[in-house]
Amino acid sequence: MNTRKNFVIGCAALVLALVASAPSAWANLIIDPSFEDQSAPFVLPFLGGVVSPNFTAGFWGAENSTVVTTENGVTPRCEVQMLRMEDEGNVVTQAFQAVDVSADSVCIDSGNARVQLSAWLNTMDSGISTPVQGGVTVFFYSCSTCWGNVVPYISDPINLDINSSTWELSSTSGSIPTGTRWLLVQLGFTNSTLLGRPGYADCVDLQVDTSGCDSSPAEDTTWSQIKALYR
Ligand SMILES: [Ca+2]
Ligand SMILES: [Ca+2]
Ligand SMILES: [Ca+2]
Repeated sequence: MNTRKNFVIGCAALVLALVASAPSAWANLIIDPSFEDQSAPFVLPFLGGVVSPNFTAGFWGAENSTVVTTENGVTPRCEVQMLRMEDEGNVVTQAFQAVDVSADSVCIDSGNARVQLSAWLNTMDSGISTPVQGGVTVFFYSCSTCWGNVVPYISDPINLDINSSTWELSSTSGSIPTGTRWLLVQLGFTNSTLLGRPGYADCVDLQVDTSGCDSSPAEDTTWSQIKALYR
């Protein structure tokens, strides 16, 4: 009488085993994605150090941005610290992190690699009713000295609500153009929409998906294992 129950448990166990054995494509490639590595308050180094003269991976650089704890009615989305970004006087206040993806060059150059970037954004409620615009962007560069070139990018600009107790998700995904060797991750707020309010960011997640380049024998094995359960 427990045949069906055992079948369900067996399926679940197999699925878990398959997930556990999947290649490590689903790892967050951002260093310090939650802004917890430096004790607040911590002023981020300027973003120029990330991009020039060469792209340098492994740290955040930014304009007018400080790692902080709870303030202005905004509580960090992940853990206890978050990034506060304030109008830097130009068009967009930006934070950068460069990511070296040359290890995936074969898959990228086959046109089958994909990327997904997301971050949670918020702002303070200062009584101003117009929304703050912010968002994540991924720029695709072919070399570590290519800063300044016009390159393809994907982006998800969103309008934030004026409720400081809620976080809004900006998320973008797409194919990685062939020839890409570096990703430049940007968090940005449009200065003309800030009107004196800071933007906040937390929980940044960057995934590179190379499963489209996995060899077919592994997929065949997986499918035959699943079919075996229906005998
Ligand atoms: Ca955090
Ligand atoms: Ca700027
Ligand atoms: Ca909000």
